Amino acid sequence: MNGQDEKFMMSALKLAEKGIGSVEPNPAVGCFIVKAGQLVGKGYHKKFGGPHAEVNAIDDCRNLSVKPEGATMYVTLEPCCHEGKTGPCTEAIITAGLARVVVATLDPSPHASGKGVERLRQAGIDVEVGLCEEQARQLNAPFFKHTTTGKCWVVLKWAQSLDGRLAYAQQGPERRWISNELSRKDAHKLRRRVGAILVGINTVLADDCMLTPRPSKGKKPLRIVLDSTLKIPLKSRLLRTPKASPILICTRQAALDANARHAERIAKRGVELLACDGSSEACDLPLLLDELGRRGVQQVLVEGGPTVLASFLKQGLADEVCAYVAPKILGPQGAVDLAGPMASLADEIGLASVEVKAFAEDVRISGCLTG
Ligand code: AOF
Ligand code: ZN
Repeated sequence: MNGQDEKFMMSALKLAEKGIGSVEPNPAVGCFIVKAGQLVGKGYHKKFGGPHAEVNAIDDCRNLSVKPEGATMYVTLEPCCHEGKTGPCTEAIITAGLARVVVATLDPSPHASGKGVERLRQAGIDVEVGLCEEQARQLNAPFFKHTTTGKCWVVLKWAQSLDGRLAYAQQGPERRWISNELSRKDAHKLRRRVGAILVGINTVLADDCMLTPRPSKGKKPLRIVLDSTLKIPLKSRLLRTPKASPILICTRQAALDANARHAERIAKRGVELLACDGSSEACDLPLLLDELGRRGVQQVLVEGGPTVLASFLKQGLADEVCAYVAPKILGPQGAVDLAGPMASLADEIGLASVEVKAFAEDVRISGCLTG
């Protein structure tokens, strides 16, 4: 491998990022095809259920009327060799006559994990694995976590003012947004990335939130409310829109017993109730996360409020943080912050792989928890 190889693989990784928000729970994958040092085709996995990166890159060569025969392919994930929603990429690569395939990382899925590479080698293709592996695994960290451990990836998201307030004191429909429109649009992209969106009951009572991605672009993440005493009103927008996207109310057995009629009415609307009892008064989060992982939820987005966000942080259950900071100081107009519920934190929590992005005058700070 040489510097050229690395340059092309890094470009393929950059291209793969374009699929984030549309491909989940599939991984985001990018692919470059290079012949005699020249880029002759590129492609990425654009949408869940759609053609894979390799097939799009091979098609791109045809558009440029260059034959990919004898060329080198740089692909950020091991090519699949199974018949899924699309045909096996290995066969498309063999038919196209590529001479060399450079793979950033193996696909940990049981249907893959080395089988794709083996198939290509069998067909006489020179295959190298492991170039920019770290970056490739980081790009699809939620996919790798869920595939290898069965556990779902937890993203915490919030918007705050410069003085650290997460909400306005004022309640009801007049309640204002802390972050700007561009930030909120970006947050909806985050909602489209995940298989579930979770909030605490206080957020439902304060905001009457819908928890749907808008526009949905066909995504219907599971909407989860942590409601240990089963307080959610039947007239909440969530319970009035059970068809918009499935709903799971996470509660405790004692609450189900004490509010049997309310629980029955909720269930009649097609909403699922799940008892997640732990040792405390609250719902047991590790239990819930295990259950979500088993159900195939690869990523869950936790949107608040502060007590819920703090619970995930204090219990060491968060994998990623995405915070939008708006340039305003709310003072007494601000209602809640993370400081109170985080008061019992022993050590500071640092972020790794930090990214900072501006949305007009708002700033998004995101990163992964070092654990
Ligand atoms: C690739 N290239 O671009 C992607 C791959 O149902 P399917 O046919 O879309 O297959 C999905 C699986 O294929 C997914 O779970 C992962 O193992 C692999 N993803 N493979 O060769 C790609 N996105
Ligand atoms: Zn494939």
